[in-house]
Amino acid sequence: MSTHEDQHTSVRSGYPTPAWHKAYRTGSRPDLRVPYREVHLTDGRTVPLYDTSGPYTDPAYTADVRRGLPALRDPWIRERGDVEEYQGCEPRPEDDGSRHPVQGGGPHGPDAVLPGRGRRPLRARGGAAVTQLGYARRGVVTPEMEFTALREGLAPEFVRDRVARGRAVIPVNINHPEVEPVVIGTDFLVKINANIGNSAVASSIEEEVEKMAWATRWGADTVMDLSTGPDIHATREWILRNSPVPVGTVPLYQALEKVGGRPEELGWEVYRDTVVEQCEQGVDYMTVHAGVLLRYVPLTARRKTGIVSRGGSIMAAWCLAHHQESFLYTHFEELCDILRAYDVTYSLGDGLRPGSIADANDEAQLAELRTLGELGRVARQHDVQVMIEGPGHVPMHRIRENMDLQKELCDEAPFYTLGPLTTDVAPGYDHITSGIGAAMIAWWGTAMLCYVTPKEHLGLPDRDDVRTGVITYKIAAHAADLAKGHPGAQAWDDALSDARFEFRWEDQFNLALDPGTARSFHDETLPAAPAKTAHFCSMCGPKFCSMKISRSIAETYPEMSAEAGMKAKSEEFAANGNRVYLPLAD
Ligand code: IRN
Ligand code: FE2
Repeated sequence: MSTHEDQHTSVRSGYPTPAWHKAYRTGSRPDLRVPYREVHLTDGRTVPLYDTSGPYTDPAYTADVRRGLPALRDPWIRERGDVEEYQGCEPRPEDDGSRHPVQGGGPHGPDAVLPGRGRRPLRARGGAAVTQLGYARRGVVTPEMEFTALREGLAPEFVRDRVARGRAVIPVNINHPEVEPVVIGTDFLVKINANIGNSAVASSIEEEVEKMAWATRWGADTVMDLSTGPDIHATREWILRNSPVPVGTVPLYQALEKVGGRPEELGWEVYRDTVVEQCEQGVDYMTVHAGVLLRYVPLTARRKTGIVSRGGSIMAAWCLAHHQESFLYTHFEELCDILRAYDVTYSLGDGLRPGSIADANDEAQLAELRTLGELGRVARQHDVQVMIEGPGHVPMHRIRENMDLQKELCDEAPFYTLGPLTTDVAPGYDHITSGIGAAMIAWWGTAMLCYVTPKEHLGLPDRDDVRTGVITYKIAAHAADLAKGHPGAQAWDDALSDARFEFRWEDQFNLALDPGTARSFHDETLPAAPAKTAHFCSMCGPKFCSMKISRSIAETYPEMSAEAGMKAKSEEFAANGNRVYLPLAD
C-alpha cells in the first residue's frame, strides 16, 4: 500500500506522522544528546519512544548526503588519547571489484565527491585496546555506554558491566563517528537488523542512502550492507557517512569480487586487505564465517538443503578446493588484532545454519556453534567484542534448544538470529513464518533479530517489503521485550490501550508502529472525519461495542467496584428487555 509519505524520500520527509517529534535527553556532558521520539497525544500528554531514525527526522537538521551526518562521536574518540590518524589505504578502483572501473566516482558521476574522503582514518595507537570491551574491563564508563544506557532507561554502570562480561556489545568503529551508539545484549531491548544494498545495480547515491534511511525510519537498529557487484567501496562510503545506526558487512563478499568470483582463488591476504579497507571506512560489525571447518563440510552432505549460507558455501568451496583448514580459522588471531585496532565487532557467521525444517539442529549446525563459542572466547581474550549468529529454519519445538545451547556453548555472548522460519510452506509470507520464530527465540534471550521480508527466497525486497519486514520484526522484538519484562516496555502498550478504550482514534494511530497503515485501514471502513472522534469502532459499529459498554460502566458507576458495576449493568440490561443491540436513540 502506498501512503502519502511514500512519494517522498524519507531523508527529506521526516516521520510518517506529524504527531511524532524528535526530542533529546542530555547526559553528563553537553555533547551527549540522546535522541528519542515523542508521540504527542490529543490530550496534551506525550509518550517517549526509542528512536533509530537519526538526525533526518529533526526539523532543525538539513540533510546533505554529500556532506554526511555530523561526527557526533569524534570528540569522544579523540579525547581518550589512544588513537592516531594515518595514511590508510587509498581507495583503488579494484576495491570495487569492478573490472571496468568508471573514472570520477563510479555511477554517481564525476561531481559526486565522496564525503569523508578528505578524512584520514584512525586506528589504535601502539596496540591500545580501543574497544568498548577493553574500556569496560578497565572500569571505564565511556560516553558510548552512557548514551546507550540513557536510550534504554538503565544505569550506565549496568551497561559497562554487561559489556565487560561479553554479554553485550556496542558496535561502534572509531571510524564511524556519525553513529548513535546502540547496545545489543540479552539484558537490553531486543534489536533488529535490516539488510540493504543487496541489489546488483546502484543507480544513485541518494538511492543507496535512502534505503538505509527508510529502514531506520521504521525502526531498524542496525543495517547490513550486503552489496555485491560494481562500486561496493563507494556505495559503502555513502551509506556509512550518512548512517546514524551501526553498519554491518560480510567482507567475504567483497573479497570474492576481487578474485573474480572464484572462491578457490580467495586467500588470507586478499581477505585481510578487504577487512582493513572496511575497518578504515568505519564498518561497525562484520560477519565472519570462521566456524565452517573442513571436517564439518561432509556433515552437510545428507542434508535436505545442504549449505544455504552464502558465506558458508564460499568457505566450504575454498576448504574443499584446497583441502585445507579455513583461512578464517587459521588466521583468526591476526584478524582479532585488526578488528581490535578499530573496535570492529565480530558477528561470527552461521555458515552451516539449516535451510529447511528437516535440517534444523543437525550435527553440522551444532558442530559449527561449538566452534563459534571457542572463537568467541579467543576474540574476547583479544578485547574484541563478539556476537554469535544463529538460524535459519527451525520448527517451534526445536527453537528453545538453539537458545539454550548457544548460552551454554558461547558464554552468553549476544545471539543474533535470522528469524528462524518456523515452516517452509509459505513463500511470499516468510516475514510471518520467521516472525513467529523470531518472537520465540527473542523471548528466550536472543539479542538481535535479522529481519526477513516477504520476498525471502523469491526476489529482492522493494520499499514496501523493507517496511513490512522491519515492522514485522519490531513486533517480534517488542513482544519479546514485554515477555521479558524490560523496564518501561509495557508503558507503550498501556498508552495505546488507553487511547483505544477512550476512543482517541488519532492517538491510537499515532502510537502505532505504522501510523499510516492503521489510519488508512480505518478510513477504508469509516472515511469521514467525525468517525475518528466517534465513540465506537468500525468492528462492531455504533450499536454494539464491548469497549463502549464497559466504558459506560466505568462512567456510570465510577465509585463502584467492577463486580458491583457489572451487576448494575446487568440490571440495566434486563430493564432494557435483554436486547444485545442497543436502541439507536443513544
Ligand atoms: C544473521 C544470522 N544468521 C545469518 N544472519 C545474516 O545473514 C548475517 O548477519 C548477514 O546479514 C547474512 C549473511 O548471510 P550468509 O552469507 O550467511 O548467507
Ligand atoms: Fe531460507
